[in-house]
Amino acid sequence: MKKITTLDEFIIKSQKSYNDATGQLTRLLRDIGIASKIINREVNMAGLVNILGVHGDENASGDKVQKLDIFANERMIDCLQNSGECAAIVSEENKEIIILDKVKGKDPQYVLVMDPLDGSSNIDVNVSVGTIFGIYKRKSNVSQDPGKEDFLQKGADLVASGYVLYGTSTILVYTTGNGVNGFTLDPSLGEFCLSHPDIKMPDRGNYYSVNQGYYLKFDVEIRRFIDQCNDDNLRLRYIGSMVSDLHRILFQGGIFLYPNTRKYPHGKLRLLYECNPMAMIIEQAGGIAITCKLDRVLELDVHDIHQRSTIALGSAAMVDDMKAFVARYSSPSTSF
Ligand code: P6P
Repeated sequence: MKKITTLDEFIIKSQKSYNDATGQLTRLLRDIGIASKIINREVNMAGLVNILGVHGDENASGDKVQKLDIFANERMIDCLQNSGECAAIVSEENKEIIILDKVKGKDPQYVLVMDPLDGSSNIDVNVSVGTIFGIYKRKSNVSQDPGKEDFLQKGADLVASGYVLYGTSTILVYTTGNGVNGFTLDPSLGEFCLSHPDIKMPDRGNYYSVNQGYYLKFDVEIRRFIDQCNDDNLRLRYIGSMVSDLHRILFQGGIFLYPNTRKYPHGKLRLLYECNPMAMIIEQAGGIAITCKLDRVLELDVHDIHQRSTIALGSAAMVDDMKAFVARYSSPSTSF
């Protein structure tokens, strides 16, 4: 029987390769794994427990909040509060920074950005959803309260990022900047077990992922690129959950785009807790992540914790193709 490597074992083993590791990041990643198991249990029972349906409020993005959104948000915050390894959190569900209480004997060096349940509009129709997270080293001194300076950091400064996909199986994929590894939850053990070591994405794929319903609202260069995808007989796969759409592309190759539209002139997706963490994963797996203005996502200046960005990411050769279309068809006056 093949040796089972649990997420905890893998994280601890990986820590040994960092000389100055204090164990804080290890414990923080482990706590995220614990919170994900709790969220997974509720997501899997959503149809049985009175937890479906819209909560009625709106979140920081102005999206209607589903009850499971709140549950996922609260579980993640509770887990990280109890551990004392995280100083503060920015969540899609909260307009302001969540400053966690200090735990006796702990001097938290890290802060977390998260979309606790991405794609939550899919919940009521039993389509997969996910959690996205990113971890920064705090800039503020441990004697100070954490603040915006700890979060207004470029994606390139992320210490770790990852996602949990609550799909046909539950898989946690993360990177600390040295490659990407995937862990599948074994319900019989209650453990995330290493199932996809050292993930490297294909240079090309047969899929493109974009909300084709907005085609007429995209700028001409994006429409021309989508036309080319159609001419190349690529298959459109888009389920309205960034984690699910990108998980397919990570393993089978392809390109995901969320361009600017009239409704979202700067793009819809959030830079801090959707674009940057997923861009780090894609780059670490050998792909490319840029904006529709061709800037590297991870190099974007962050000036607001709920800032939006356009994004095109996935297989390197396909993103290069898209770059050529933008260079060829975009009018100099086009504003993004
Ligand atoms: P649209 C989900 O709400 C989300 O933030 C991403 O997970 C997803 O890719 C996108 O928005 C879907 O947006 O406008 O196509 O429904």
